[in-house]
Amino acid sequence: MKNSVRGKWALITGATSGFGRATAERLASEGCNVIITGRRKEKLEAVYHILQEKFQIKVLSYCFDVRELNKCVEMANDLAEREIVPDILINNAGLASGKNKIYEGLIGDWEKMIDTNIKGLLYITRSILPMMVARNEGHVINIGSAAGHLVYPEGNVYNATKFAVKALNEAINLDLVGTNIRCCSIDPGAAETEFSKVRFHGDEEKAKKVYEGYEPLIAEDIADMILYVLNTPLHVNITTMVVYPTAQRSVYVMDRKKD
Ligand code: NDP
Ligand code: 8X3
Repeated sequence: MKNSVRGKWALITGATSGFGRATAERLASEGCNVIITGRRKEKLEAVYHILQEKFQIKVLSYCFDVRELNKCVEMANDLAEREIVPDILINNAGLASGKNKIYEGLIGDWEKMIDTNIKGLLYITRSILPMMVARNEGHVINIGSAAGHLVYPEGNVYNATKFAVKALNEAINLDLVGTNIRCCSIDPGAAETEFSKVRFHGDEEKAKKVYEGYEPLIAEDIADMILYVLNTPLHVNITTMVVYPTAQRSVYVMDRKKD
Protein backbone atom coordinates (compact mmCIF):
# COMPACT_ATOMS: atom_id res chain seq x y z
CA MET A 1 0.00 0.00 0.00
CA LYS A 2 1.21 3.51 -0.81
CA ASN A 3 2.70 5.49 2.10
CA SER A 4 0.44 8.57 2.27
CA VAL A 5 1.64 9.79 5.65
CA ARG A 6 5.33 10.52 5.04
CA GLY A 7 6.05 14.23 5.58
CA LYS A 8 2.52 14.91 6.86
CA TRP A 9 1.59 16.23 10.33
CA ALA A 10 -0.59 14.07 12.59
CA LEU A 11 -2.10 15.41 15.80
CA ILE A 12 -2.76 12.59 18.27
CA THR A 13 -4.57 13.35 21.52
CA GLY A 14 -3.82 11.10 24.48
CA ALA A 15 -0.42 9.89 23.27
CA THR A 16 1.10 9.19 26.70
CA SER A 17 -0.06 5.55 26.65
CA GLY A 18 -2.10 2.89 24.87
CA PHE A 19 -3.45 3.47 21.36
CA GLY A 20 -2.26 7.06 21.17
CA ARG A 21 1.32 6.27 22.03
CA ALA A 22 1.47 3.22 19.74
CA THR A 23 -0.04 5.26 16.90
CA ALA A 24 2.48 8.07 17.38
CA GLU A 25 5.30 5.52 17.09
CA ARG A 26 3.72 3.74 14.11
CA LEU A 27 3.14 6.95 12.16
CA ALA A 28 6.59 8.26 13.06
CA SER A 29 8.11 5.01 11.79
CA GLU A 30 6.48 5.80 8.43
CA GLY A 31 8.03 9.28 8.35
CA CYS A 32 5.00 11.21 9.58
CA ASN A 33 5.61 14.26 11.81
CA VAL A 34 3.62 14.04 15.02
CA ILE A 35 1.99 16.37 17.52
CA ILE A 36 1.37 14.52 20.76
CA THR A 37 -0.78 15.53 23.73
CA GLY A 38 -1.64 14.27 27.19
CA ARG A 39 -1.89 15.41 30.81
CA ARG A 40 0.95 13.42 32.36
CA LYS A 41 4.01 15.60 31.74
CA GLU A 42 6.70 12.99 32.45
CA LYS A 43 5.08 10.39 30.22
CA LEU A 44 4.58 12.94 27.46
CA GLU A 45 8.23 13.98 27.66
CA ALA A 46 9.35 10.34 27.60
CA VAL A 47 7.31 9.67 24.43
CA TYR A 48 8.60 12.92 22.91
CA HIS A 49 12.24 11.86 23.45
CA ILE A 50 11.71 8.33 22.13
CA LEU A 51 10.10 9.71 18.97
CA GLN A 52 12.89 12.22 18.44
CA GLU A 53 15.65 9.71 19.03
CA LYS A 54 14.21 6.79 17.04
CA PHE A 55 12.78 8.51 13.99
CA GLN A 56 13.86 11.22 11.54
CA ILE A 57 10.74 13.31 11.99
CA LYS A 58 9.53 16.51 13.65
CA VAL A 59 7.74 16.22 17.00
CA LEU A 60 5.72 18.75 18.97
CA SER A 61 4.12 18.11 22.34
CA TYR A 62 1.39 19.92 24.26
CA CYS A 63 0.66 19.00 27.85
CA PHE A 64 -2.97 19.79 28.70
CA ASP A 65 -6.38 18.40 29.58
CA VAL A 66 -8.79 18.16 26.63
CA ARG A 67 -11.60 19.11 29.01
CA GLU A 68 -10.22 22.65 29.03
CA LEU A 69 -11.50 24.47 25.96
CA ASN A 70 -9.03 27.35 26.29
CA LYS A 71 -6.09 24.90 26.24
CA CYS A 72 -7.41 23.25 23.07
CA VAL A 73 -7.74 26.66 21.43
CA GLU A 74 -4.26 27.69 22.66
CA MET A 75 -2.74 24.63 21.00
CA ALA A 76 -4.55 25.35 17.73
CA ASN A 77 -3.38 28.99 17.83
CA ASP A 78 0.19 27.94 18.52
CA LEU A 79 0.09 25.54 15.57
CA ALA A 80 -1.31 28.32 13.36
CA GLU A 81 1.52 30.63 14.47
CA ARG A 82 4.01 27.95 13.46
CA GLU A 83 2.11 27.63 10.14
CA ILE A 84 1.36 23.99 10.84
CA VAL A 85 -1.99 22.61 9.75
CA PRO A 86 -2.50 19.03 10.93
CA ASP A 87 -3.15 16.77 7.94
CA ILE A 88 -4.40 14.10 10.31
CA LEU A 89 -6.35 14.50 13.55
CA ILE A 90 -6.66 11.47 15.80
CA ASN A 91 -9.26 12.09 18.50
CA ASN A 92 -8.07 9.38 20.86
CA ALA A 93 -7.93 10.88 24.39
CA GLY A 94 -10.62 9.21 26.43
CA LEU A 95 -11.43 6.92 29.29
CA ALA A 96 -13.88 4.81 31.18
CA SER A 97 -14.16 5.69 34.84
CA GLY A 98 -15.96 3.17 37.04
CA LYS A 99 -18.23 0.24 36.18
CA ASN A 100 -21.35 0.29 38.31
CA LYS A 101 -25.07 -0.06 38.06
CA ILE A 102 -26.47 3.29 36.98
CA TYR A 103 -28.26 3.79 40.29
CA GLU A 104 -24.94 3.37 42.09
CA GLY A 105 -22.77 5.34 39.66
CA LEU A 106 -20.47 8.11 40.87
CA ILE A 107 -21.35 11.51 39.48
CA GLY A 108 -17.65 12.43 39.33
CA ASP A 109 -16.98 9.42 37.08
CA TRP A 110 -19.86 10.39 34.79
CA GLU A 111 -18.65 13.95 34.45
CA LYS A 112 -15.09 12.83 33.71
CA MET A 113 -16.27 10.54 30.89
CA ILE A 114 -18.77 12.96 29.38
CA ASP A 115 -16.36 15.90 29.59
CA THR A 116 -13.43 13.98 28.10
CA ASN A 117 -14.97 11.56 25.60
CA ILE A 118 -17.61 13.90 24.20
CA LYS A 119 -16.80 17.49 25.06
CA GLY A 120 -13.00 17.07 24.78
CA LEU A 121 -13.40 15.48 21.35
CA LEU A 122 -15.67 18.36 20.32
CA TYR A 123 -13.30 21.04 21.64
CA ILE A 124 -10.35 19.57 19.74
CA THR A 125 -12.39 19.04 16.58
CA ARG A 126 -13.80 22.59 16.70
CA SER A 127 -10.27 23.97 17.15
CA ILE A 128 -8.57 21.97 14.38
CA LEU A 129 -11.17 21.10 11.73
CA PRO A 130 -11.60 24.70 10.45
CA MET A 131 -7.92 24.67 9.43
CA MET A 132 -8.49 21.49 7.43
CA VAL A 133 -11.66 22.88 5.85
CA ALA A 134 -9.82 26.06 4.82
CA ARG A 135 -7.28 23.87 2.97
CA ASN A 136 -9.91 21.37 1.79
CA GLU A 137 -7.60 18.59 2.93
CA GLY A 138 -7.34 16.30 5.94
CA HIS A 139 -8.31 13.08 7.67
CA VAL A 140 -10.07 12.81 11.03
CA ILE A 141 -9.89 9.56 12.98
CA ASN A 142 -12.17 9.28 16.00
CA ILE A 143 -11.52 6.50 18.47
CA GLY A 144 -14.96 5.18 19.31
CA SER A 145 -15.54 1.71 20.70
CA ALA A 146 -17.46 -1.52 20.28
CA ALA A 147 -19.11 -0.11 23.42
CA GLY A 148 -20.57 2.58 21.14
CA HIS A 149 -22.50 -0.04 19.18
CA LEU A 150 -23.93 -2.17 21.98
CA VAL A 151 -24.62 -1.30 25.61
CA TYR A 152 -23.40 -3.82 28.19
CA PRO A 153 -24.41 -4.17 31.85
CA GLU A 154 -22.79 -1.53 34.06
CA GLY A 155 -21.29 0.17 31.02
CA ASN A 156 -24.10 2.78 30.99
CA VAL A 157 -22.43 6.21 30.87
CA TYR A 158 -19.24 4.98 29.15
CA ASN A 159 -21.46 3.32 26.53
CA ALA A 160 -23.44 6.55 26.16
CA THR A 161 -20.28 8.57 25.52
CA LYS A 162 -19.13 6.13 22.85
CA PHE A 163 -22.60 6.12 21.24
CA ALA A 164 -22.12 9.90 21.14
CA VAL A 165 -18.75 9.49 19.41
CA LYS A 166 -20.48 7.26 16.84
CA ALA A 167 -23.13 9.94 16.26
CA LEU A 168 -20.52 12.71 16.05
CA ASN A 169 -18.44 10.68 13.61
CA GLU A 170 -21.50 10.37 11.36
CA ALA A 171 -22.30 14.06 11.83
CA ILE A 172 -18.76 15.15 10.95
CA ASN A 173 -18.91 13.04 7.80
CA LEU A 174 -22.25 14.54 6.78
CA ASP A 175 -21.06 18.09 7.38
CA LEU A 176 -17.89 17.45 5.35
CA VAL A 177 -19.71 16.38 2.20
CA GLY A 178 -18.35 18.35 -0.74
CA THR A 179 -14.88 18.56 0.83
CA ASN A 180 -11.90 16.24 0.41
CA ILE A 181 -11.72 15.67 4.16
CA ARG A 182 -12.33 12.12 5.28
CA CYS A 183 -13.52 10.92 8.68
CA CYS A 184 -13.42 7.47 10.26
CA SER A 185 -14.34 6.00 13.60
CA ILE A 186 -12.13 3.11 14.70
CA ASP A 187 -14.16 1.10 17.19
CA PRO A 188 -12.14 -1.51 19.12
CA GLY A 189 -13.34 -4.27 21.41
CA ALA A 190 -11.21 -5.38 24.35
CA ALA A 191 -7.63 -4.10 24.11
CA GLU A 192 -5.02 -4.35 26.84
CA THR A 193 -3.76 -0.83 27.58
CA GLU A 194 -4.03 1.33 30.70
CA PHE A 195 -7.78 1.52 29.97
CA SER A 196 -8.95 -0.93 32.67
CA LYS A 197 -6.48 0.35 35.26
CA VAL A 198 -7.98 3.80 34.75
CA ARG A 199 -11.53 2.43 34.71
CA PHE A 200 -10.99 0.68 38.06
CA HIS A 201 -9.33 3.71 39.62
CA GLY A 202 -5.83 2.19 39.74
CA ASP A 203 -6.83 -1.33 40.91
CA GLU A 204 -4.26 -3.36 38.90
CA GLU A 205 -5.58 -6.77 40.01
CA LYS A 206 -9.09 -5.99 38.81
CA ALA A 207 -7.70 -4.54 35.58
CA LYS A 208 -5.60 -7.65 34.88
CA LYS A 209 -8.65 -9.91 35.23
CA VAL A 210 -10.35 -8.17 32.29
CA TYR A 211 -7.77 -9.70 29.95
CA GLU A 212 -7.46 -13.17 31.48
CA GLY A 213 -8.23 -16.35 29.53
CA TYR A 214 -8.01 -14.94 25.99
CA GLU A 215 -5.74 -12.89 23.75
CA PRO A 216 -6.92 -9.28 23.73
CA LEU A 217 -6.06 -6.68 21.13
CA ILE A 218 -2.92 -4.68 21.81
CA ALA A 219 -2.34 -1.01 21.13
CA GLU A 220 -0.16 -1.78 18.09
CA ASP A 221 -3.12 -3.58 16.41
CA ILE A 222 -5.12 -0.35 16.52
CA ALA A 223 -2.13 1.69 15.32
CA ASP A 224 -1.93 -0.66 12.31
CA MET A 225 -5.66 -0.17 11.59
CA ILE A 226 -5.27 3.60 11.76
CA LEU A 227 -2.33 3.51 9.37
CA TYR A 228 -4.34 1.31 6.98
CA VAL A 229 -7.24 3.78 6.97
CA LEU A 230 -4.90 6.75 6.45
CA ASN A 231 -3.13 5.05 3.55
CA THR A 232 -6.26 4.30 1.53
CA PRO A 233 -6.52 6.33 -1.70
CA LEU A 234 -8.12 9.80 -1.48
CA HIS A 235 -11.37 8.63 -3.10
CA VAL A 236 -11.88 5.99 -0.38
CA ASN A 237 -13.50 7.02 2.91
CA ILE A 238 -13.76 4.21 5.46
CA THR A 239 -16.31 5.69 7.86
CA THR A 240 -16.34 2.99 10.56
CA MET A 241 -14.04 0.13 11.44
CA VAL A 242 -15.08 -2.24 14.23
CA VAL A 243 -12.19 -4.38 15.46
CA TYR A 244 -12.53 -7.19 18.01
CA PRO A 245 -9.99 -9.70 19.25
CA THR A 246 -10.72 -13.05 17.60
CA ALA A 247 -11.82 -14.46 20.97
CA GLN A 248 -14.50 -11.75 21.28
CA ARG A 249 -17.39 -11.53 18.81
CA SER A 250 -19.52 -8.92 20.59
CA VAL A 251 -19.28 -6.93 23.80
CA TYR A 252 -21.22 -9.88 25.31
CA VAL A 253 -19.57 -12.84 23.65
CA MET A 254 -16.07 -13.74 24.80
CA ASP A 255 -14.34 -17.12 24.57
CA ARG A 256 -12.61 -16.98 27.93
CA LYS A 257 -10.70 -20.17 28.79
CA LYS A 258 -10.68 -21.20 32.43
CA ASP A 259 -7.79 -23.32 33.76
P1 NDP B 1 -5.05 4.47 27.92
O1 NDP B 1 -5.57 4.75 29.28
O2 NDP B 1 -3.84 3.62 27.77
O3 NDP B 1 -4.81 5.84 27.13
C1 NDP B 1 -5.70 6.92 27.25
C2 NDP B 1 -5.00 8.18 26.79
O4 NDP B 1 -5.93 9.26 26.85
C3 NDP B 1 -3.82 8.54 27.66
O5 NDP B 1 -2.76 9.01 26.85
C4 NDP B 1 -4.34 9.67 28.52
O6 NDP B 1 -3.29 10.56 28.83
C5 NDP B 1 -5.35 10.34 27.57
N1 NDP B 1 -6.35 11.10 28.28
C6 NDP B 1 -7.32 10.64 29.10
N2 NDP B 1 -8.04 11.67 29.61
C7 NDP B 1 -7.51 12.80 29.08
C8 NDP B 1 -7.79 14.18 29.23
N3 NDP B 1 -8.80 14.61 30.01
N4 NDP B 1 -7.04 15.09 28.56
C9 NDP B 1 -6.02 14.67 27.78
N5 NDP B 1 -5.70 13.37 27.58
C10 NDP B 1 -6.44 12.45 28.24
O7 NDP B 1 -6.28 3.80 27.15
P2 NDP B 1 -6.52 3.42 25.60
O8 NDP B 1 -5.33 3.64 24.78
O9 NDP B 1 -7.13 2.08 25.60
O10 NDP B 1 -7.65 4.47 25.26
C11 NDP B 1 -7.62 5.34 24.14
C12 NDP B 1 -9.01 5.50 23.59
O11 NDP B 1 -9.47 4.22 23.15
C13 NDP B 1 -10.06 5.98 24.59
O12 NDP B 1 -10.90 6.90 23.93
C14 NDP B 1 -10.84 4.71 24.95
O13 NDP B 1 -12.14 4.97 25.34
C15 NDP B 1 -10.79 3.99 23.63
N6 NDP B 1 -11.03 2.54 23.64
C16 NDP B 1 -10.27 1.71 24.41
C17 NDP B 1 -10.49 0.34 24.34
C18 NDP B 1 -9.73 -0.63 25.19
O14 NDP B 1 -10.23 -1.75 25.40
N7 NDP B 1 -8.55 -0.30 25.64
C19 NDP B 1 -11.49 -0.23 23.43
C20 NDP B 1 -12.22 0.75 22.69
C21 NDP B 1 -11.98 2.07 22.77
P3 NDP B 1 -3.06 11.31 30.24
O15 NDP B 1 -3.58 10.41 31.31
O16 NDP B 1 -1.58 11.53 30.26
O17 NDP B 1 -3.84 12.58 30.08
C1 8X3 C 1 -13.58 -0.26 25.62
C2 8X3 C 1 -14.09 -1.55 25.17
O1 8X3 C 1 -15.99 -3.15 25.51
O2 8X3 C 1 -14.26 -3.08 27.21
O3 8X3 C 1 -14.16 0.77 24.87
O4 8X3 C 1 -15.88 -1.31 27.03
S1 8X3 C 1 -15.11 -2.29 26.29
